[in-house]
Amino acid sequence: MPRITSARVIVTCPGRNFVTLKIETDQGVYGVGDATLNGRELAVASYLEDHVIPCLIGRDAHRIEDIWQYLYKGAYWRRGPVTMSAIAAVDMALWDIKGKVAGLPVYQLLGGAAREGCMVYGHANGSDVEETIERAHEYLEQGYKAVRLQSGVPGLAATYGVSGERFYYEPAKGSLPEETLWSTSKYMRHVPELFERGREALGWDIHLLHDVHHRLTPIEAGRLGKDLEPYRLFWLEDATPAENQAGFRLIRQHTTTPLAVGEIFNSVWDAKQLIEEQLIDYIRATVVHAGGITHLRRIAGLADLYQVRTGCHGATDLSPVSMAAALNFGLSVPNFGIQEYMRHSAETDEVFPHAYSLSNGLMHPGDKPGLGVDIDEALAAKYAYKRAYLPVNRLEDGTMFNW
Ligand code: CS2
Ligand code: MG
Repeated sequence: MPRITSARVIVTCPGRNFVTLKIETDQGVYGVGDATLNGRELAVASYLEDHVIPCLIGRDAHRIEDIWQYLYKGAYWRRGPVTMSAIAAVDMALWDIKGKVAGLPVYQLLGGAAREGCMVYGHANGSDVEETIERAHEYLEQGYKAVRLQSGVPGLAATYGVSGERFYYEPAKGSLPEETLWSTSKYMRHVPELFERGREALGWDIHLLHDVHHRLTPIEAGRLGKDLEPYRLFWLEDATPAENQAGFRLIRQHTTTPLAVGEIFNSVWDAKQLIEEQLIDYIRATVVHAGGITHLRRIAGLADLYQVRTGCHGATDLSPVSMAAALNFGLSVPNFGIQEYMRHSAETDEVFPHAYSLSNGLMHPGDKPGLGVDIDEALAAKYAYKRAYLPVNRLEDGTMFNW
């Protein structure tokens, strides 16, 4: 069996920061894992370098579950995005090694393909409704079956999900957080118009999604969900902050618009009540922030009992290593719903050569042994880390709010 001989953390910034763990073994086989936590990258790098890596040396790389439990229970302090992103990186790297040693893509080790490909959704955004619809048409022409619509809100200088660039959205900028202002009433008035126009222009054969990004109270979310019912959204995402899982009961009492939540979750405990009470329809937790493939399978397994489907997070701040792992997971899991796909820049794709591909709105991880992704360390070294923060958001009276 392959024994772990060394491991190192590679921090690189090809346009945005990524943290990658590389684990090497005495059989010359190595594995890679994503450990990127947007805006707090170096915290995870240190957690790995200063606390995790020393405990890995000499271990049997095939003992993925044992190492997962060792890192989860052995730290004493459980859960949290930093800890679970570090554990996730180890987990992804060990699955990569196992696949390479077996000569199989990881999805074959997870039970094989349960579908031809993973349906993904693109991100149409614009400064106003018409520009957003124009972007959405471009995704339709590329064969996407699902598109998220996010547009500027009249009266607000900035809002979540709208960037100046056509196909990219990178919210983490600047060496200190940018401050934006928010008005729920302006937003609530605007969104139904975006989807009325969306259906008029794009028709009914395309799935339409929207991300509220944690900015409503439960009753406001109920109102928005009801206002959007005529437009049959695929999902309304992060409608309200989800620390209080029971809060979603209020939303469910008012609307049948499907709900998605969980990109900031880092363990099954964050979602247990939401799933068991069927308060959501899609769980967004993903490989890099929720403990890797091993734990994500547990979350998906619980969700499957309650007809909740997966809808993994897949923004630009999750590296191609995460995308490769998520696609191996998504291809094999029975209750797959959809995979988010915010394409990476050409620079990033060069640093992380990968086997996954997109065709006609479906993505496939490819059939290379392991996860089917690598990191070009020489190229990665050319892009030094650059501190960057996600924005912070205030109400128009200055009150700190949710970004
Ligand atoms: C968003 C993300 O992709 C999404 O649904 O919520 O863009 C999120 O804002 C970023 O991943 C935060 O780093
Ligand atoms: Mg989101």
